[in-house]
Amino acid sequence: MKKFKRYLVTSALPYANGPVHIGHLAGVYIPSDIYVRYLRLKGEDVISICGSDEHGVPITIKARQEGVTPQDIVDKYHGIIKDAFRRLGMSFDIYSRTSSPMHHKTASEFFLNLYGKGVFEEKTTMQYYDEEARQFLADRYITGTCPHCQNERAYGDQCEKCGTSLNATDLIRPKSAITGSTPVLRETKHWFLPLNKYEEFLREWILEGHKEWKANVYGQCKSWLDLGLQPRAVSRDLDWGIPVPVEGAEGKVLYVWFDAPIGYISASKELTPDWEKYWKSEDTKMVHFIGKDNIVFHCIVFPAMLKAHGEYILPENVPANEFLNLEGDKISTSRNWAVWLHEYLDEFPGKEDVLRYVLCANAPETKDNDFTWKDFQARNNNELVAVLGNFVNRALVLTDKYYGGVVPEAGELQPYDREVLGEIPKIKRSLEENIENYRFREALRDAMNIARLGNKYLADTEPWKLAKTDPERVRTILNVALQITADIAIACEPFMPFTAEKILKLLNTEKLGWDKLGAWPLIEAGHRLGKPELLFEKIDDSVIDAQLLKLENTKKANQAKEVRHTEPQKEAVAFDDFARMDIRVARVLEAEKVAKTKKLLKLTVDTGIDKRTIVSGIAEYYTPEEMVGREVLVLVNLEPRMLRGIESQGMILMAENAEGKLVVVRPDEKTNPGASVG
Ligand code: B3M
Ligand code: ZN
Repeated sequence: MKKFKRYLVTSALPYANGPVHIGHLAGVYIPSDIYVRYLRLKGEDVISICGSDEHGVPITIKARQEGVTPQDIVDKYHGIIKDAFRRLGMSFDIYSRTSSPMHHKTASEFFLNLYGKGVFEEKTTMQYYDEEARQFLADRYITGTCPHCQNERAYGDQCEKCGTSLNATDLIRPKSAITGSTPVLRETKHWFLPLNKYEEFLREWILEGHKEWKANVYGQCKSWLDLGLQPRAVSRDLDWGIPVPVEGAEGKVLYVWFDAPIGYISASKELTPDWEKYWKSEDTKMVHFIGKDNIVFHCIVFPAMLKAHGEYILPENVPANEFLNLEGDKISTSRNWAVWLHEYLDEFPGKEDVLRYVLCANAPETKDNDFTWKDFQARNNNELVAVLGNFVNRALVLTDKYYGGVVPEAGELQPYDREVLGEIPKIKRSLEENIENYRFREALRDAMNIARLGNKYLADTEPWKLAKTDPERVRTILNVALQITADIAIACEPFMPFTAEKILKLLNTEKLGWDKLGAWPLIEAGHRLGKPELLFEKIDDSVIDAQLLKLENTKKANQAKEVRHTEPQKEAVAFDDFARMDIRVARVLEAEKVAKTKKLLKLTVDTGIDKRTIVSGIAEYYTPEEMVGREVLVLVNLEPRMLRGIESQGMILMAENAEGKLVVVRPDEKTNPGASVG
């Protein structure tokens, strides 16, 4: 095992276009904070780096939507995020931001260093340009029809309906999201990082050198590498970001994923003049905490950049987590399907550690996981209150009752006492091994096992029954229980710093280092304790119901949210042309699926004038049973068409509902078949 002298720990820079939610916390920030707090308790030399990621297209889109500047957006969210992190007890040594002058300078210099070495390839490509707005359009700024599923609201980088990733030039009828005009293709020059040239190095470094990485991380790297790496553009045509610092690059900025990871370096520089010691010494252990969607940037792109630069160390590990869902659904900022940290902190004052505990106990370390409010309540009531809080409280209250809050003499320990105390060093070793291998859920279980051990010890020894008959024994038992309480204060500090501090206050003791865990004695006889107080309180059903109702309301609001239909108006038609269309009310008499098709229903309808057959593409939205008896509108004089061997004599009128599904159009009141529409 390599021996490291210091640690450089980074946490993914939150993107400053929205607040932080529980998914971010469980995936990145809680694990990273546990890790650095543990290292500090051990007395290691560690710096913990984070900050807001403030460039890129989504921020410009958000600014445009809200009618403010991108700077306004990042100022707002940087403030909200930074404050919420502080309130949750995140112990970054610095929380910076990528709009800072130091970062602009550092990222420009980094680019120039690689530029000077001739690392980049310059390429001219064709990109969509909005002539009205006089700017090139980022992929997200172009919408159009998806060539695969015909969704008319696909983006230039992806169709969100069928999930296909697209190039802007794949879109049918592309449209600028800024002006609505049709963009034209224009030449533009960009700088590319030739990742293909780093493939060999990356294969060797990751696939051979870092087999110990988490399976999800290693697996993702391997599939990227097996697919083969392509050059990646590190510049964009955009007016928000760090200008590309070379001549002929007017109107171009560094790609946000080029500058963001350099933010770790910039923030370190802001933190300490000694920053090079952390970034440029082989005996520094660098660890990146990130979510799984950032793996490629931290394991492939950034290391290639660092390697190309040549002066920097590479990450020793990148313990990325999977995703946390909320009540069974994917967390989504745009659908407001999230528990927002700043709202939680407002609504659950004093319960910072409850959230930290639940998110760690349930962290998506190896697979996606679900956060539910019922589980939150259960873990609080059955674990924090019933196990941890209960033990500490009993130890303190009994000491208060029998000895006026003064630590009694231990006297002679019995074998059972020694056995119980002997468990703690074992738990300590397990805890260390788990944290050092990024298994934070297991580590938390270890910490809680000390409280379980304490509860069992009190239940087995029953000091309250011995007060009269064997006061000597009671002294020993309570002394042991108080030592265990102090052990808990140490062991739970990385996970629940507020609770650790409260326990120390109850014990009226200064903070104890990690090496004291399992040592004897931690508190001397004769020491006066603080006043007993409860560490946790039960959470009532009503509190949980209120949160569930809030989510229920979000769901309703989302369903009601209107889909915007903005397809341009069709060409004008003369009234006579319209009058030639014979649209009638009809009633569906029979309906059946057309064999071997997914979409078609064969309907028999009463049009007032006759009974006829119509084949309609609505089988994905209506079952045959749902159609029978319905009133519909039919274009009866549409020329008959053969569909799957069936003659269709007319067309049923449909509209798209808020979720993009087809629904039949029908009269507002009861009408009879044959009534004409127009
Ligand atoms: N801003 C996280 C995200 O929004 C991203 C992390 C950057 S870390 C250098 O996906
Ligand atoms: Zn599609």
